[in-house]
Amino acid sequence: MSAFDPVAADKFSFGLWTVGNPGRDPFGGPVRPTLDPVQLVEGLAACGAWGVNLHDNDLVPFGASATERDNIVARFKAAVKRCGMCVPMTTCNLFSHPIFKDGAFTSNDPAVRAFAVRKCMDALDLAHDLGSSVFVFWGGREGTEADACRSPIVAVRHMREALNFLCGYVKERRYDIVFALEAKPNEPRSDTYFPTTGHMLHFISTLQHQEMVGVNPEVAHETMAGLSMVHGVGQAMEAGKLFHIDLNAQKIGRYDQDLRFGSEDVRGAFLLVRLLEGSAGNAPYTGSLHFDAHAYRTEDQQGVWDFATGCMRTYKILKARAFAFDADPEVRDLLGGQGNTALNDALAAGWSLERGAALRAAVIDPDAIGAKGLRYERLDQIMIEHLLGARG
Ligand code: GCO
Ligand code: MN
Ligand code: MN
Repeated sequence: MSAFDPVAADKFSFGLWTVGNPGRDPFGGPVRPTLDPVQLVEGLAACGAWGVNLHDNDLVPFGASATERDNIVARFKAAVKRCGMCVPMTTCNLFSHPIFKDGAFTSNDPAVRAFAVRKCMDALDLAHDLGSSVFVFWGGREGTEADACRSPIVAVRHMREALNFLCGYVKERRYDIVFALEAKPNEPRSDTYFPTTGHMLHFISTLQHQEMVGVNPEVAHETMAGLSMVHGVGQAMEAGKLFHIDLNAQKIGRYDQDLRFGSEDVRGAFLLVRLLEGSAGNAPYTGSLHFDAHAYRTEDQQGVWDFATGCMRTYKILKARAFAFDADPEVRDLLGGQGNTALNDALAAGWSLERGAALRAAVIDPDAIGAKGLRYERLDQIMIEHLLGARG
């Protein structure tokens, strides 16, 4: 067994829709057979994954009867147990059915909004049944092409109403479930409401039960918006709101590619893993590490398992590289010495008359500070050399 082989403690998870993706795209149909959820669980277990996540309709077809649902869920639960896996996250498909063509929670039509909320109530029952502790909301259709159709102010209000309603449902049922909101700037809609993790973080602060709502940032989505995933995740962690994460890879300026984790922007992936693992000294993220990605359309089923294995191996390799980087004496030396500790402590302690006076009285030489090089060229080059395996 190699040090980079996945183990349960890594908490790696995949969605049924990720390894089950048959390679369909807007220009062509499936290139791989669609596997049954039980076969997908068995395949994931063989790869060493810990968890399997799903949308309600990845498992139970839309419109299934209660008996069909119960049989499907019982068979699936048995497979998850037999394979020693778990279902850490469940979510609700609010984007495939034509009723959601103009949004679910933000639709102008109250019947659509009610249907969406009701579908989520059922999906929350399923989540509880499967033992999931996180429920993701990805508003795939919550946006528009024709902005005159709806006030963006009303869209935000309707989104809030739906989430408040569903928080109430979870509390009433006493489910041990928290919500994670996933932002995406566009696709399939021209513009999605709440396009970034930052928008979501503010929106959460306006909710009735904000303590049970966090975010689910995705590498591809932040990158599509031209933003830094590491900065978004860092802000979410600082706010105690990183409840889930969607790991994948993405080229900037493209459609949502959902590539194998670390296969693009290795540097961004390294910095993300470093942050999540806390190798630089921050408190690590302890939730599940979910890969929301899929194999190239060129692949058959073996290629899909190669893809899944690749996501997990790359994460673990980057984790080892991150710890090596942060333990490197030259890095420690370059990052050490954070300046005047008295001033640091005064700023951290906050405003008081005395501290205001102390700041005014402190001797600070702007020209000397401005003239001093920070040696970030050296620091960054060491990071690149660690990444390329030339150091440590
Ligand atoms: C996408 C999204 C989805 C969601 C999934 C879970 O761009 O299609 O990333 O894959 O993550 O629906 O909510
Ligand atoms: Mn996505
Ligand atoms: Mn996602």
